[in-house]
Amino acid sequence: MDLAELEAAINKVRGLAKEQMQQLEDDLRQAKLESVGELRRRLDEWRVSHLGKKSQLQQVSRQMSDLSKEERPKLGSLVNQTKAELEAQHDRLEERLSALFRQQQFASETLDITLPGRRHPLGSVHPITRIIGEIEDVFLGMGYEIVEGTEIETDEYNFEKLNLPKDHPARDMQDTFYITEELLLRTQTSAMQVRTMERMKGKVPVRVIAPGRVYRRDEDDATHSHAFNQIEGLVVDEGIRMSDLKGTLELFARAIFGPDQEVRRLPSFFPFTEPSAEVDVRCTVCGGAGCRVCKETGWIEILGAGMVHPNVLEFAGYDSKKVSGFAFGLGPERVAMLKYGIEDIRLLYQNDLRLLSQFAR
Ligand code: FA5
Repeated sequence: MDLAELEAAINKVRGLAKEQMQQLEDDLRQAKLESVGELRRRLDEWRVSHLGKKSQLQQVSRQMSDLSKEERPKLGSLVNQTKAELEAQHDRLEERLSALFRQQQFASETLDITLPGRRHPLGSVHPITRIIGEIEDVFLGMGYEIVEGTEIETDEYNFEKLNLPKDHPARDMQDTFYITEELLLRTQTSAMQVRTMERMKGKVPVRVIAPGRVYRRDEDDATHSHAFNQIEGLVVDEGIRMSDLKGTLELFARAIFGPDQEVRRLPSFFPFTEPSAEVDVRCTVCGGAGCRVCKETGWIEILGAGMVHPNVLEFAGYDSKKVSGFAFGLGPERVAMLKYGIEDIRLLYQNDLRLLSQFAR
């Protein structure tokens, strides 16, 4: 082929490529996002057939050797110009396809921020934890410190140093889970009275509360559990009197139950206090008329208390002629029952969400 024929062949290829490119561009303009892949495949075919090794343009340029020295540069420049033109067309379309592809990705990853969020159920503070926190706050406000003991105690601290020697009949008041002859699951937080006083080494004032779990071989019923909480309180100083205990407990009852809740004090007995008392609260379940919860008495006992027995002060290293003290042990589950109107203590341990969710904020 001579130069003119080769030039004509190139122009023909150029024209065809342009035509096909035009078609691709038209299709792209109307393309849906899903057809990006298909267009990309067609563009690749276009590139292979017009710019690839076996393309007509390559075949024509291979015939350049048949031309004269003067003609070769002419054809060379036409081939190069055509190649550059086709490559530019290819790159332009490629660019547009990439943009469309990115758009497609964005569309598939778009977040609809107007959709309502998914609600994750929030837990709530357990009513026992909540009431313990409330009671602690009342006493912290009166300048008490919080101390904690262990659930496994020795017979010595749970009983003996509380004026309850081994054969004392009052031990029957608290049926005990023994681990060994000397070790037991504490039946009362009162064990912390002696431990605290020993730690203070005869110094005053002592003003602590000791919350914690205690265990008894009690038959479970509406107001009794074999595992429950107590909050012990202990104050030791010079000149502490029964009226201090009375005032403290009244303040506590008002803070927790409000001014209208009826509260009464009755004489009681504990070997580690003398005199001793108990505090009862009007049953909120029946309003005092008598029911299963208050065992028809109209009252529910929430705490035992009294003036620390001189023997206990002495066992713990204090001079009972110089200092005196009061102590109390209250049951937060009973307080929670009365305050929140819970009819059975066992409901507090069953973790039924219908009950617990009522304590969500
Ligand atoms: C005592 O445990 C004495 N340690 C309290 C005390 C401390 C008296 C300091 C004097 C000085 P009592 O066994 O009564 O006492 O228990 C005290 C409180 O714990 C009760 O008023 C009640 O609120 C709660 N309680 C007692 N037994 C149970 C039980 N089985 N289930 C739930 N709460 C109980």
